[in-house]
Amino acid sequence: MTARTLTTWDIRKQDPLSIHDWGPEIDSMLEDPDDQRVVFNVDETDPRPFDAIFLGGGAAGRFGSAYMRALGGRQLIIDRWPFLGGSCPHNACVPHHLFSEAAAELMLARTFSGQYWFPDLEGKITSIKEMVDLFRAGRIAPHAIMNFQSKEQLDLEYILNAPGRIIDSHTVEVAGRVFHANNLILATGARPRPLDCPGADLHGVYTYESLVEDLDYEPGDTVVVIGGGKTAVEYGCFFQATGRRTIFVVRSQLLKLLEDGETRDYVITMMKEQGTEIWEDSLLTEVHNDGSGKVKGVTVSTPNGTEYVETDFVFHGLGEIPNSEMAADALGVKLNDDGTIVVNPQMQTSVPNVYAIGDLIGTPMEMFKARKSGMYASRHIMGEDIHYEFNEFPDFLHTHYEVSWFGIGEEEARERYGEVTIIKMPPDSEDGWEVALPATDRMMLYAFAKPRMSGFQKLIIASESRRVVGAHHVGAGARDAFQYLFQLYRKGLTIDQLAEMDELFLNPTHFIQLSRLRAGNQNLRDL
Ligand code: FAD
Ligand code: NAP
Ligand code: KPC
Repeated sequence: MTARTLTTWDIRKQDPLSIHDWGPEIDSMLEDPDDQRVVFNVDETDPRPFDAIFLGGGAAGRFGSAYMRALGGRQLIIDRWPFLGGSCPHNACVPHHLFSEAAAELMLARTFSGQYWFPDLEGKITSIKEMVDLFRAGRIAPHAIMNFQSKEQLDLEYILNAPGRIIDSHTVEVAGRVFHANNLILATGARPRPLDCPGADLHGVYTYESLVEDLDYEPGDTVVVIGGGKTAVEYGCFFQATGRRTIFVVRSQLLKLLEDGETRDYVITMMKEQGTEIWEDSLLTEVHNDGSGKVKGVTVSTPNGTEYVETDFVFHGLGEIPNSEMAADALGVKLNDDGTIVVNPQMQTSVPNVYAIGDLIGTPMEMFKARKSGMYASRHIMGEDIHYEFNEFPDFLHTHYEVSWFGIGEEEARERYGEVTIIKMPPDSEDGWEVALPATDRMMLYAFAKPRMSGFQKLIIASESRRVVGAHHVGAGARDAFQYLFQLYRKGLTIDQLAEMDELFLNPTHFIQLSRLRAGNQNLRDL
């Protein structure tokens, strides 16, 4: 292996780079092995010490940095990639949203294939590789924006395209130079848990990371997906929507995170009606080699015996492993059993002056927590008395639909509160899901032509206090409302307050207009 020859590209010594200028530079550093520049953006004329070094410039490190800067502090980000923003735009959330949008569009197009203005998709498979290539070509755009925004608009200091090495709790080495700070903030994220079975390293076995880096062929007509969490389901539904036979192999149950039984039932039933096969209590035991290093099939152990599936494409989403090893070795920070770093509500680790944020500190591994934990670490370092706990939050995932929720499910609400009032669509009726409700944004064609596909929604109210204790929505376009509705719920939102709100009909959550139909009753009744 040839040694890496590093050159320093001091971007403070040239004219500011526009978003447009950044694109090809990042592309070259990512794609050309001979381009070994270290992006150097440090104000060496500033005599102030750094208040913190952020090791990792993903969502957590970047937002923590922006907040520290806003509070008048001085920060330095070190990231091994040539761009800021981390895994979200590079291989995680952003491709997931592209693929999930494709899944929703394809479900619509397949449902109405050959009708209205839709082309005939009968028997047609659409390309997975084309979507992956589209993403790869486009991901440079958010990367360029992040580098531009961070320097020109947020005044952040950063060193990119070189890994940092922790020396002690105040010191990091990068590209042969040593930087000191009053505090060290660990923000190195997480990586996919590998598949552990014979054949797991064959060409044709992918994670969300390797899919966008390495896919170099068009997968055949059968896909096997391992896992039952958000990653597996989001990618699996996209693969299925392209027209391929898609089998989920799940060691326990699919989508256990959906706690409201009826919502989960609707979500899974709709996945099945699209054609996904769900093999629960099942384990992939071997991936088979076609003799040239490529996948030709898998063996799955199921409750009904062993099955062989012919396929050239296996995708797994088995959760995340935190990148905590260096911090544990170099600093001895205390870890949880799963390798995540233990922090208190001030984001402090067990080592003085060392903080940890983002995916590194465990679930939920979501953008809101990455960004907020970064922000809270900075606030604490800058002298604020803060406390951040993330035990309750709004949540979402994609199947072919968008699923949003907060609070508890009906089962738990009945246990906790005794009497509960349920407001839901479709209503309990003889027709069940065949009723053309909820009729909401981007569900109208289904409502008129395939009513059972028009979504599902449920509001759960503790009858005595009249407070909302859970909200669940399957459809499209409601996620936005949920992030704001959640704040009202935390403040004790009641059905009567919901009834006072002003809906922008046709509102995707529907909850306001439905609450108004019942709020007038002293004794609440289901709807
Ligand atoms: P990262 O963004 O991973 O940043 C870590 C950074 O550390 C990286 O830039 C890396 O280069 C750097 N680094 C690591 N080691 C070193 C080192 N030694 N030296 C220098 N730099 C180093 N969340 C949502 O809210 N919405 C979604 O839709 C969503 N979709 C997702 C889809 C998928 C498939 C996955 C896997 C996750 C998704 N998430 C989503 C979760 C979200 O991506 C993460 O929670 C978030 O990106 C974590 O940010 P972070 O800053 O903690 O880590
Ligand atoms: P996850 O939620 O941890 O789910 C992992 C799945 O893999 C579970 O079904 C688990 O089964 C199974 N599994 C784990 N190890 C296995 C093994 N050795 N063999 C077989 N099955 C195994 O992981 P994820 O879906 O990858 O998500 C990771 C994190 O990223 C989560 O915090 C998630 O919230 C976040 N994320 C967010 C989004 C989003 O849209 N917001 C998207 C993707 C990921 P059991 O249930 O039996 O344990
Ligand atoms: C463009 C976009 O918002 C997706 S990538 C976000 C990375 S960061 O702003 O650092 O959280």
